[in-house]
Amino acid sequence: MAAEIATEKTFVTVQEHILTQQRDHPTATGAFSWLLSGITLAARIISAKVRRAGILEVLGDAGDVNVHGEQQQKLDILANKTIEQCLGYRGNVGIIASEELDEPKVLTGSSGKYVVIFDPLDGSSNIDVNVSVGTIFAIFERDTSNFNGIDHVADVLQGGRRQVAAGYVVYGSSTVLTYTTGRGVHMFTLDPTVGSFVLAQENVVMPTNGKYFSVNEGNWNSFARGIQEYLKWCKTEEAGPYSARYIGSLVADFHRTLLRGGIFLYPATAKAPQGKLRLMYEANPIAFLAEQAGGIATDGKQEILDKTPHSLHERTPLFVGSKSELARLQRYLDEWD
Ligand code: FBP
Repeated sequence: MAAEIATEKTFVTVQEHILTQQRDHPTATGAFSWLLSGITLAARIISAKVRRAGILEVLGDAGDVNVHGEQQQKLDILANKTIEQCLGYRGNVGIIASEELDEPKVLTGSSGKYVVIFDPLDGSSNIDVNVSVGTIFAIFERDTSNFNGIDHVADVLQGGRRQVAAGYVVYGSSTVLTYTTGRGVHMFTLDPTVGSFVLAQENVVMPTNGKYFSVNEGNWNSFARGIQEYLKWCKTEEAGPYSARYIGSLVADFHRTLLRGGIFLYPATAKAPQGKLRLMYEANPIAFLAEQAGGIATDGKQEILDKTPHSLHERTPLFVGSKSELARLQRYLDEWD
């Protein structure tokens, strides 16, 4: 007897998921899902390049320096261009801002209701050594009613709580897209056999107490005393001890924290007295996702999402993870600093 052929579709693509999410969204027009399809298209293109990086002329630095004084990697520039192009075709993206662009860029005049801020390729130091890297994005709406063609800084420098969506893509053993529109955190894996991001996990919840700490201990000597005392505790029998995990790509270290819990720390250091990570396109989107998954993100003094941004490329200390872990860290910071 012939084998039973499965007829019903057993997978949900990210486009379908967004359309379903948007369907019962009071003001949904499909514009948002059209925008997000630009990001997923860019992610597929970048993923294909990253996967073949060793055999394509895309490794190494491009010879230019970005606004942070960092050597731009060829893949940084390629990823930035790819996202810019894919969003440019959408027509509803008014302004983009990127780690690789000194200033925000107006794509469409008053018609573009969205602002997209992104880190095109996070984890640059890992690109050439085949360790997971990623793309991080935050989406805001802009008030086009007072569009005057010049002052788009106000459209870009919006506080983290005004994000209408945020997400990241990890280019790792598989390519995974994770996003939120403020209604839970959902994960999709790129299925190369169908060329689509397929739903892998819906409504992801960060474990409340994971026994992982993730920090670059090479900066130990310039950590604040409270951080040092907290990390010492993590290594005690009383704590477990916790396991140390540090990939050196924020997107990959956060992906693990989202799934396994624990805490990721990038404190202020002597090299980076304001912290190393950027508020607008690293900390804010990560904080929105963490909060939507039941976790929390702070700078040691306040929640990241409550910070008022002052410049596009401003830096911030970042502590993100399980609520109980952040509360424990805060007790050490309050006691020692
Ligand atoms: P970019 O690569 O996008 O500049 O991001 C900064 C970053 O690579 C993060 O992904 C990562 O968490 C951190 O810097 C690693 O810094 P360090 O090498 O100092 O530990």
